[in-house]
Amino acid sequence: MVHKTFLLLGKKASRKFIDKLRIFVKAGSGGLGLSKYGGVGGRGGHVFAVGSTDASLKKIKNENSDQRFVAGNGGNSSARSLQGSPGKDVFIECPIGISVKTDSQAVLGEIMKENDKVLLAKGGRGGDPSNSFIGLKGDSHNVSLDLKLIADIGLVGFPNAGKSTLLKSLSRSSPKIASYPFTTIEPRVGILEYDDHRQITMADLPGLIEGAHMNVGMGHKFLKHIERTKLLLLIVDVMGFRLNPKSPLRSSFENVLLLNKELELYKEELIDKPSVLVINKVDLPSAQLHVDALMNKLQQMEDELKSIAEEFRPKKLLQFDDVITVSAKNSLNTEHLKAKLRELLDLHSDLDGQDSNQKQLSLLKNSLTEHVGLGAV
Ligand SMILES: Nc1nc2c(ncn2[C@@H]2O[C@H](COP(=O)(O)OP(=O)(O)OP(=O)(O)O)[C@@H](O)[C@H]2O)c(=O)[nH]1
Ligand SMILES: [Mg+2]
Repeated sequence: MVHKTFLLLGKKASRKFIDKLRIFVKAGSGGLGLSKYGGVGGRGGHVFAVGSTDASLKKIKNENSDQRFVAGNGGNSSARSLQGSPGKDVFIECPIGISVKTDSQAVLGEIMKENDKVLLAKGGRGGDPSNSFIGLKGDSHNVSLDLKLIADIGLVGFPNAGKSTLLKSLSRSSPKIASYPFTTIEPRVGILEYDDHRQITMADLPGLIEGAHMNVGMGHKFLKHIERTKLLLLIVDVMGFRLNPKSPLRSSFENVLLLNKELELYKEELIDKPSVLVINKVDLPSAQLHVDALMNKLQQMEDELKSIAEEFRPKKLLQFDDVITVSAKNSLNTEHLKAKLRELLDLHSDLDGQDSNQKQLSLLKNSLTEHVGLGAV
């Protein structure tokens, strides 16, 4: 235990993941005009955020110790050059997935792909007849760069459920895996590659625990990264989960409900996302008994909910598109899961244009009710 704490602290100090950064931006002032000849001053330089796949908030922070970004002033108009030259613009390279907010929480814009641009501070207008030839000041204010990962699939599960092991098995990513909770302390995106070169991205997130929506454990700092995923992959350890020897054992069924509840309490819309339930570690002895018990409970959800304690009961239930058993460690049934994930992402993107009734119908037609017990593994 001591060893683990040490590890976590050591890791934190050496490479802390940053997903929010507040910076000061100042645009340039407009140059002076020349009233005698009607000359116009150059506009002040603007400050932009621009999307780059090489950028990170940590890099921005490390390379700009004072976190101030100041654009150039516009040139004055002169008899030789009546039109003053524009001030130099500043471009801040930002990671994809940034949304830019002012201190009053107004959203200035979002960066969703490479080269997307958001104007952070507008340069002042050059001196001209409208301002008595005196250039105007540029904008200056603080803005926050708030990173939310963009991935097709988000892995959601309690610590130790096997999220990182699953990502490793499905992709070429090599996340850290260990038998203690909170091994993953920063989000990371892995790529699932298919034979026809199709790529699907999957975000591995730190484990959720009860109260995550209130910032317990790693809390909602990481829940926000699920918001932009198209599909949620909930993963549970078939044997259930116990945070520490003093905590109660939560069965895999309770895990499913608690994860559902944490998502709902954080943001209700998350429950409407397409989702898949993965029951992991079916290689363990007596796993089949537990799988059967869980499947039974899921199939009789209405009755189960009536008898379960209030603390486990979500208001709205996730509608799983599929329930799949795997052993992430032994790569058992993981190829089937990989194919299914692609199929579901495609199905849902086709359905996006339809209204919710049509969507429900089409999903029903695609009937994903096959019972995938160990027999199918
Ligand atoms: N028997 C068995 N063990 C597994 C399986 N998948 C993962 N494990 C083990 O479970 C432990 C936790 O695995 P991780 O992949 O680190 O779990 P995680 O969900 O990423 O955990 P956090 O990052 O702490 O949230 C490790 O000891 C894994 O080797 C599995 O399919 N079968
Ligand atoms: Mg992990």
